[in-house]
Amino acid sequence: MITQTKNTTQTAGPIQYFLLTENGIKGETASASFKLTVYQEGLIRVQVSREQSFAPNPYSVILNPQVTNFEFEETDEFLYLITKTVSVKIRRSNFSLTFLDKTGTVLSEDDPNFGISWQGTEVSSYKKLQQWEKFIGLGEKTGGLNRWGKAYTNWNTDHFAYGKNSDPLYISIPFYIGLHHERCYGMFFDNTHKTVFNFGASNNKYSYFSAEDGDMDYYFFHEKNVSDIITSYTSLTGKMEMPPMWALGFQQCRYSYYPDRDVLRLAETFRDKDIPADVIYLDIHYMENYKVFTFDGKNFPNPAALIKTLKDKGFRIVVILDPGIKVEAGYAPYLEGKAKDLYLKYPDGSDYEGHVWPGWCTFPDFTKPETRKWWAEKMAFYTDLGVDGFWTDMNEPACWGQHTPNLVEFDYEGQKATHRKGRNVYGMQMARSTQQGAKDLRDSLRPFVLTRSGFAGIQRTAAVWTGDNVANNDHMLLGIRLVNSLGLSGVSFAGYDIGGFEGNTPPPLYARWISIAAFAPLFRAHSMINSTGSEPWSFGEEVEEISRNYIKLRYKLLPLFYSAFYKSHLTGLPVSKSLAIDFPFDDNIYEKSYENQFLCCDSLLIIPVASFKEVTKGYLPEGSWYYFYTDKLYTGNQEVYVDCPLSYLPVFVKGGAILTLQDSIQHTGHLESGSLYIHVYKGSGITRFSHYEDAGDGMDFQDGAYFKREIVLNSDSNEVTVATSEGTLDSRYANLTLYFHGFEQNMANVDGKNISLEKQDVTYLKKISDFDPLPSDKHPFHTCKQVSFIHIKHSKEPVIIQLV
Ligand code: MIG
Repeated sequence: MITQTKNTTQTAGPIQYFLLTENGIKGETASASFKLTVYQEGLIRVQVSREQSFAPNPYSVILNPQVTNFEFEETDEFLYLITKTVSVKIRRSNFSLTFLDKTGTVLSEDDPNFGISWQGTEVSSYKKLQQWEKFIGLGEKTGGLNRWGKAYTNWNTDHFAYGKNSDPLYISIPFYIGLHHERCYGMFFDNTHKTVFNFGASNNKYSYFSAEDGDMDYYFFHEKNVSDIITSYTSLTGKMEMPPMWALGFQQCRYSYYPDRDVLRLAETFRDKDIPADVIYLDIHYMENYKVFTFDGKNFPNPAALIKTLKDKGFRIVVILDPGIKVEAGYAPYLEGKAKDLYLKYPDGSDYEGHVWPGWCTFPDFTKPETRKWWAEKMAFYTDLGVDGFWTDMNEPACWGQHTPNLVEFDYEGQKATHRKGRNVYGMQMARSTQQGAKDLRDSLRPFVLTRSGFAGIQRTAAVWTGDNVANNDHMLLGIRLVNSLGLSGVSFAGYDIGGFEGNTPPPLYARWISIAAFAPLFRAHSMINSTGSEPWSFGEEVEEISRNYIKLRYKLLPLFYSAFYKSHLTGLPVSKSLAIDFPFDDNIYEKSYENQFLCCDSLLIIPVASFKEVTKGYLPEGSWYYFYTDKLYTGNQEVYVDCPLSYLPVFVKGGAILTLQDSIQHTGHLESGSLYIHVYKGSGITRFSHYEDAGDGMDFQDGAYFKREIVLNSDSNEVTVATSEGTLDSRYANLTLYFHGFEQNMANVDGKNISLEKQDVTYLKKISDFDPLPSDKHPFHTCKQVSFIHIKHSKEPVIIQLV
């Protein structure tokens, strides 16, 4: 094999020989080895390397090739690998690939001349831009929903107060979805070096992806729709574990709350003010001189007692963990790691040191199994005190100067790699080790780890927040796109700092931000040292009322969220869904004015708006849509103008939706009345919802300890079926009430008996009377008037309710 290192372009060249393997085909070209592996009918891996062997990638992929039938054909010009859903056409004269669907339509096509090429060690795959092609995903990336015309770099970076278009940020997920001609495909480039994705930036021919070094190693996905591609991608890279219920509640953070009495007062204020919350974070000031595995003796003399008191009030404590370990003679964790040889190193074997909060620090090499084990065990320091969750910050890894030398070496599961290859997976491995510790040390309670940095597959180990955002409207809307893009890229459990981390938050901005975030998977407020706090009462009475309203709404919606998280855990589909998932070929959804809209839990359409707007234009995609607060019905495929005073975030419910709500509670450990409210919205045809409950923590659900039932709405025959429940648990709700939105009938036939429906006004938010800026005739208090409802017996048995 000829390895050319001069600064000119080298292509793979003509195929010299090939042979069929159990799962595909492999061979050599003039300058490289290649291998195509069929993983599933719609999932093909492509590897091309100039090295003697292909480098194993130990981090992202957890799936082995599945036994799949495929056919092979050859002509003088091409080799063909054909599965039931996709054919790969391989050009012999110069190795290049075309992926076609069953109708023979091109999904993705390499440039015939440059297909896979090298410039020095940098390897690229050049794909022809398809007509009207759109690109979505790529994880935590700024910019628009459609990434066409833009290029991005994957290189995990601590970017304090990043800009609206800054790149790269903290997390790298080299996976995107391409859309054209009513078809979609996915592309995952499994290379941990610095990579670049160009979606037609600065050229009119190609989209391409490149890595500084290493193999061309990508997975091509083709399925009928975007959802199935995400499900397939998360079969390959893993799915989110079921989080504990408490992590879905409201989380309050600040850099930092101390001393201990301030933390207590914070908890008490939530309860006194009747604002639900579940989590309080301890940021870096809990530590002694920022040293991990310590508590500051002066500010936190008795952390165990503090945590116990908080727990009695229904609060969980999450502590921050920074990777940097202070180099200090008397500091036991440092000495232990040193003795066990667990730190990142220079090639001469000396420890790499960088300057972070504690001073000069070493960095545990989380790409080394022994280090992960050690760290996971050290976490007993926290779990013994009753800490429930862990927040892995600074794990890009960050250090002052932000330029870790490439000379630094990583173990990389024994392969040995320089910083060029190790950096992008460091954060993910820190999160992995932290999750392991939380699992091992907490008697099979569910771990909660929140991470800033990560790589493809991070969804298996941690929730993600979008780092140091800024207190302004653009950033608020950007955060939504970041979370939606993470959702397109396998990361379901994500959120942003409500209020903005950097800068002082104007009160209206906080109100809007928290209203939107009530529909985000991770619901967490945070702000920086020396800026306004981000507690719901820090912005005056009006904002406090709005915040309480939306936080309470979130707690009412928890049954819906919990079911959505369970679905996400099974399917990999996000809880906060970009409209590109369900409506990928509706061009309107990519418009600047609409690209921030998203579906929460599949059926709530959220139209995010800047804080200063009082009326907004929104886009309702195909279907029928009910304005959430009044039940006013709209048909889809149209733009609508909606009032959006600060107290009302525009939200629509999809016709055919089945929503589950409970009464508002103070925290997730607390269930007051035990009623489940099922709201069904007339649409068309048959729609289904899978209601899911379990203990809210622990692993027993894996052995059947859950309560799950299918609810089916037939909007044509006006019938709701609540199916027999599955699982060994009883429902936590003693009573069941069904609400019918958009139905005209007054009677229901239940088990052969005709019963009159009752009627009731349904109000999701409390009126903010004194502050409502609009005159009451223009903007009457939002209530769904006289919605018919029926109480039904709550048992495991099926019920059919036929409206007559
Ligand atoms: O150098 O721990 O993104 O959320 O509050 C800053 C202090 C370190 C950065 C995190 C932020 C956190 C802060 N941290």
